[in-house]
Amino acid sequence: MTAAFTVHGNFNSQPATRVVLFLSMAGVPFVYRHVDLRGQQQKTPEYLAINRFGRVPTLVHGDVSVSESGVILTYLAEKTGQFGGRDEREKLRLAEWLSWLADVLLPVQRARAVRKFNGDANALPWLDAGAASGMAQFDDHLANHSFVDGDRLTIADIFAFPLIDLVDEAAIDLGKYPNVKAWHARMLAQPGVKRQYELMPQQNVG
Ligand SMILES: N[C@@H](CCC(=O)N[C@@H](CS)C(=O)NCC(=O)O)C(=O)O
Repeated sequence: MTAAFTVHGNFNSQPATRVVLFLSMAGVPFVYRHVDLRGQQQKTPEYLAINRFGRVPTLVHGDVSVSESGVILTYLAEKTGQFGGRDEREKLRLAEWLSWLADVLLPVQRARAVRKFNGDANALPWLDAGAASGMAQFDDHLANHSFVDGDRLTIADIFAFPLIDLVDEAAIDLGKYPNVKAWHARMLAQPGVKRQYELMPQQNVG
């Protein structure tokens, strides 16, 4: 039987890792297509036909192509019945969390990218300050919750996990954020959860 979902991604991409992590946790088989970002494969006409933004990840499901990791997680939750909102209120709240997490954790993602891919070091003081603020906000929130939306693990946790899991590459000390650290340990203990470099295929699968 062929897998219903195809993920186009890259093993260095944290947004792509979110999608593969969801499928791993949900136990859903998928086809994987490695996108050569250095070679600009994401800007080719063939790729732009499935992702008009020219970025990874993309999820292809039948004749539907979905871009943007948060939207893809929402789509997968809907299609698989896992990790999503169980009613309209929860769905709305998860959409709010995804938007909030994308904002407050973006500097964490950027601080890693600048360091890992030799970006402009002049940006680091600004990014590091933003990352510290975002981590502190996330830590405050998790003081009274096991998972982002309360007691239940959802796509909001899957969205945040790859960024928090590689904070050392962003020169962030997780020990300064004890609630995030405890949440990270809880996430690591969940079935199907793997760290990015172990989880992500380096070439096409399936
Ligand atoms: N907001 C997007 C971000 C996607 C993104 O930044 N992808 C990067 C890799 S991490 C990319 O494809 N970069 C290549 C490019 O922009 O040409 C999401 O969450 O999916």
